[in-house]
Amino acid sequence: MASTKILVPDIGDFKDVEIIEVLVKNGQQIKKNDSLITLESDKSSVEVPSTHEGIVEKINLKVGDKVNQGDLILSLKSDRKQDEKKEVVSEDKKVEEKIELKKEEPIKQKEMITVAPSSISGTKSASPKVRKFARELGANVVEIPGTQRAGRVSEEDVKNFIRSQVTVNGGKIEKKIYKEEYSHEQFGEIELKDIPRVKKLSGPQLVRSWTEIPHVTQHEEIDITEMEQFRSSLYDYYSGEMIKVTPLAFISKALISALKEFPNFNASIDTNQNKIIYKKYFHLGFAVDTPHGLMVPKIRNVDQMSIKEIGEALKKTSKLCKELKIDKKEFFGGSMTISSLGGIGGTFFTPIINPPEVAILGVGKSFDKLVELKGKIVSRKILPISLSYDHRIIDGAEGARFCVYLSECLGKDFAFKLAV
Ligand code: CAO
Repeated sequence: MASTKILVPDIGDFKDVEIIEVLVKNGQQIKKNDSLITLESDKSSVEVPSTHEGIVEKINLKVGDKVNQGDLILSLKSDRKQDEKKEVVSEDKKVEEKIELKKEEPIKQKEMITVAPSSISGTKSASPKVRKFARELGANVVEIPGTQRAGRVSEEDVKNFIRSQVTVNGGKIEKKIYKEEYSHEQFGEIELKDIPRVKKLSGPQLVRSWTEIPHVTQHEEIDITEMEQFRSSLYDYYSGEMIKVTPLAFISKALISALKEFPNFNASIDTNQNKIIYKKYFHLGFAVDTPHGLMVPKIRNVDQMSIKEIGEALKKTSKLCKELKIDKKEFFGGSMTISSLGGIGGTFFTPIINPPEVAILGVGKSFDKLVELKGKIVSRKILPISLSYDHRIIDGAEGARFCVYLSECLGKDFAFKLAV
């Protein structure tokens, strides 16, 4: 057993911050990430979690004390070897560390954050009311993914987290425990790995969407023969070089046109006020496949971009995601999302709405199809799309009209419709 000192971490520009709560006692056994103290400035409050596990030997501070970075909070009796053993890193952990690196920055400078990070140097930002609420429900605020600015946890985040952890059975709340009748080891060799951080963060959001939003998915085959001929003939007027733009840029342009025609798709539900929020801007979200997991950043003001500019913005945004350099704010506030699997393959699927948006457009890989046209059998290029929408806001007829409109925008008259 060794004595480990736990110090106040980097708390940004904050100086002489007051301790408003001491959350542990001498002799208490604590785990890594258990909250130790709560600090409150006039701007915000943060809980400081433990960086180690062990038994509290001596608490060095009390409520009302003012602290700065590096001040001693407490000393712990901890088993160092045990701690070191736990530090054996898996591939996942390495990805996490990349994200953690960014968390080393002070709170005030934390505008550039990767996907919904949950803590900064292990601290967690939430108001005292939210922290109290989380504690009353038996949740550790450090473990809750915060969706607010700089990863701050809101009351809604606490509720979503609790919902993902428990189930209500005949009025009784029970922790969700899924027990398989037979363990997998009984059938052969297996390997146990951590769930990647990005997937851990997006999981509760997906569950929320799938369980709370009544999804309807409409599939459509769009004839994009003329659009594809045009796309493959694009070249730079000055250099004479071919311009490489993927179908997604054209689809984005068509979607913007459809959003202008059908404002219900560029909306969100404000459940607190029981109102519909209509967005007057056109920011599109894009599902991006990265080695760290799925990310859904948005590109702003797509309505003001040319096809070529959309293509460039797509490349730039997916690169930022892959390098974990995307600004966290870009994951929020979108009009509608496109999930394109066109570069990979497959036709129709059920895209899950990215709340608080109310619709998502799934795009499959285009294929050749023999169809009858003016009495002749001809080969046409078909784009499979799948539109999922929130049936509380959009009814079936409007969903169908939206698909028909998209078909027209990408069909033989695409040049007039999209004014490319
Ligand atoms: N039909 C046929 N070909 C298509 C196509 C379609 N619908 N969409 C793209 N392609 C082609 C492109 O033209 C490109 O061809 P070339 O290599 O000949 O230039 C190739 O497929 C690769 O395109 P891409 O996928 O790199 O580019 P994109 O603009 O279509 O998509 C991005 C960009 C970031 C959306 C994509 O890279 C990606 O991450 N897709 C996965 C999204 C995802 O995981 N969705 C599921 C979410 S739910 O779990």
